[in-house]
Amino acid sequence: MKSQLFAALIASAMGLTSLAAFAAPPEDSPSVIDGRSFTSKKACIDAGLRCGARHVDEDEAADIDDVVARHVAAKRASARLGELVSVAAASVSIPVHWHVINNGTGIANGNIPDSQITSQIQVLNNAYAAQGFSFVLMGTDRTTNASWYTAGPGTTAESQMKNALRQGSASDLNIYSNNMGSGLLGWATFPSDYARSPKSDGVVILYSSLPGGSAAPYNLGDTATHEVGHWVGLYHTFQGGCANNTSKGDGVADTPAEKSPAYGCPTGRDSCPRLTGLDPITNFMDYSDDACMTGFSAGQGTRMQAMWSTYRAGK
Ligand SMILES: [Ca+2]
Ligand SMILES: [Ca+2]
Ligand SMILES: [Zn+2]
Repeated sequence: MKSQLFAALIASAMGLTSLAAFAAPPEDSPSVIDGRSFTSKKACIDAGLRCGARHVDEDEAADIDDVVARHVAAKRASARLGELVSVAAASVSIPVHWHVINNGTGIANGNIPDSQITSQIQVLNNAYAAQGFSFVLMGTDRTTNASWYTAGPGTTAESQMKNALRQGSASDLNIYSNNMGSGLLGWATFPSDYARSPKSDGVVILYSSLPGGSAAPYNLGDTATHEVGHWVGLYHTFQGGCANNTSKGDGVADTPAEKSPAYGCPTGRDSCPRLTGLDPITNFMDYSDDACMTGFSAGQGTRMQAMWSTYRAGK
């Protein structure tokens, strides 16, 4: 099991260079998301819509991969059989602490019902089951605070909110739901961020992105799936664009490179026609509509487990 994992990590650093047929991407179309109108999908992209997770540049990504590879190699060299299995195919149960930030009573003020949170946890469990992760809701707190309600990434309000509410350690998932604005659906911190800023660790999502919320076509709960993907160490599938080297992209060999985010559900899109494979538009780490997103790749599962073992397990 362990040598397979190591081989996968090596393979993920090597990249893909084959040719593939060209297919033009589908045309853009107008859309209205959470009350904001955009003339095209490109306008959404230009507005920074969907995910506010910070960009990890190539150098930092390489440093992180080195740390993870050393961790995995050290375990490989010294571990007993049971530990080898635990790295390659861990079954991880993640405690979830949910923080509802609202601007008063009622769903329209972000005061989402417990039933929506329960549905969201089920969406996460369905999405991550094949990767060996499950989620258990430990508790929900509710805070009425106009400033935190509209807190965006990198703001003082975000710091205040997280410093006041965050619970647990590196292996606890804190989810904050609010109404962040700026066309964002959410953002997340990465596992490697925890050590220098433990209170910031967690995921913030737009309250109306939960299952049954009003942010169609992003209201089936896959904003949380996507942001938790960052929280367990995944990058966007379009990281690095058409870079002809997986180590400069998302660090995962079995997600074909794509030039830019996919919006809607552009079946057959091939934005990097010289690189093998159609764009991974159904991957949770793209920007497609929730209904279009169906899964993670095996390579992403391997990466999540390696990241978890390195940065979160027992910490
Ligand atoms: Ca890839
Ligand atoms: Ca391609
Ligand atoms: Zn993202």
